[in-house]
Amino acid sequence: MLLLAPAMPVGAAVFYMQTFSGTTEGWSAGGDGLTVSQSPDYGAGALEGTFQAQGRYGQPQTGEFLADTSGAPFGGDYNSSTNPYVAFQFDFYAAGTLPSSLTFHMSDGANNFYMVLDPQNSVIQSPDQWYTLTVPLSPGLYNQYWYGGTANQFSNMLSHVTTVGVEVTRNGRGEQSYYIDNFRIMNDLLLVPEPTSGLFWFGWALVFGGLRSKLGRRQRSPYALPAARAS
Ligand SMILES: [Ca+2]
Repeated sequence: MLLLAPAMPVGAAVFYMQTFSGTTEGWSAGGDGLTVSQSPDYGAGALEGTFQAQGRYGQPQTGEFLADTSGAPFGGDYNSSTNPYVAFQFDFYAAGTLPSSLTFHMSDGANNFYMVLDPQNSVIQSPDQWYTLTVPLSPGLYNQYWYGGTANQFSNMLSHVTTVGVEVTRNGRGEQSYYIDNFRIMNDLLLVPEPTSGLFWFGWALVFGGLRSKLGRRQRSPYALPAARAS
């Protein structure tokens, strides 16, 4: 069903991206039974979540990849003028076994909201290949993709984000691993100062892209577009 693949908002650009090269980027495990670690596989690395094999009488387990909302720009106020975030995107890989379910989770510590990323395996249809998933954050799209409250409550939560996570439910009793890479947050190019020309914009992207990599990830200039998609 094509309607289950959210389109990237018009004018969106990568604001910040984690590539898990040699580090978990502060991510941790939540939920039940999932261990989260950095994997050297897949180029320069990815985030790996693993369920161990179960015995004869297995039970359903839902674990969570939890983003670091203190050290990366994934926590705080998404409604501020300096953080006009419009979507998350990330790449997902199921090694050998498709998950039973895959859900995006956001919270302000009290109110939890969820987006079903892969209803009935309609998006991630095959194991052992990468899929890019988009998580729209516009309250106007809330009723189409999210549950846990109302669009207004969702918008309020976006002003005080404390939890960003990807929940995965195991499929069967065997050991199974799932991978996340290039986890990125998109902002709205239309809301930052407009360049006078495309060439001007390209130049600033190169300048600030270079600066950004030297200054570290806490620099949050609205011009700080990544220079290239890293592996
Ligand atoms: Ca990577």
